[in-house]
Amino acid sequence: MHVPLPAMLAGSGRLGVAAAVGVLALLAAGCDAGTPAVTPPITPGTGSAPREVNIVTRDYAYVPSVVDLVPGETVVLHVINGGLVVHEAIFGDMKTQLAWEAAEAPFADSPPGPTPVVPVPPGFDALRIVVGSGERMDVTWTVPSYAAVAAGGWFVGCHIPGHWAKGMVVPVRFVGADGHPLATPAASPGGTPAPSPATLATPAPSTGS
Ligand SMILES: [Cu+2]
Repeated sequence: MHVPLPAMLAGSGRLGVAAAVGVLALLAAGCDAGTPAVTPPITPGTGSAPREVNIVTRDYAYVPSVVDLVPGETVVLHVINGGLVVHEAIFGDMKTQLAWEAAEAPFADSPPGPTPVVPVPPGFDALRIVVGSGERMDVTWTVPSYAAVAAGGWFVGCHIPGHWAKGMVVPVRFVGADGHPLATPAASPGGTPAPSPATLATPAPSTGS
């Protein structure tokens, strides 16, 4: 079979032929790889070698749209606020998210300045990271092992007043040490049903920027 060499390689001597063979080998390899590349498996972080996780907050969304975590691993969270207003990242189950939503609601019209220190009732376990516009917070955190069995799953949400309503929440996808996603336990009967990720991921209206 005659395969024409690329014009830039033809006639350039031995080097050209060698390069062309290399090109053909790459093309052949590409044809053999019929399956799309898969996301590299996660190597769970440890206390001595925490895994780095980047989360960007925008007005009013998170990037990425799903946060992968391994129960029990230690991570260094880099929360970068690329928006124009203060945002936060609260990690917890839906009950915890709703507790923070209720706790912060009274501060909807607080004057500009530091975000008020807001308590939630005892019994709600969450990690809260507040980040001003253009700032970055680095937090080392060990993901609770029990988080993976929380009914309805965990989420990352922002409860600066009004932001949750604008859809500023993304689901946590718990991943096993083998890199495969773990099943999310169903929401408990009679409890608050967890919104579907599709609902949660509804993008906020464009601000026209
Ligand atoms: Cu926010």
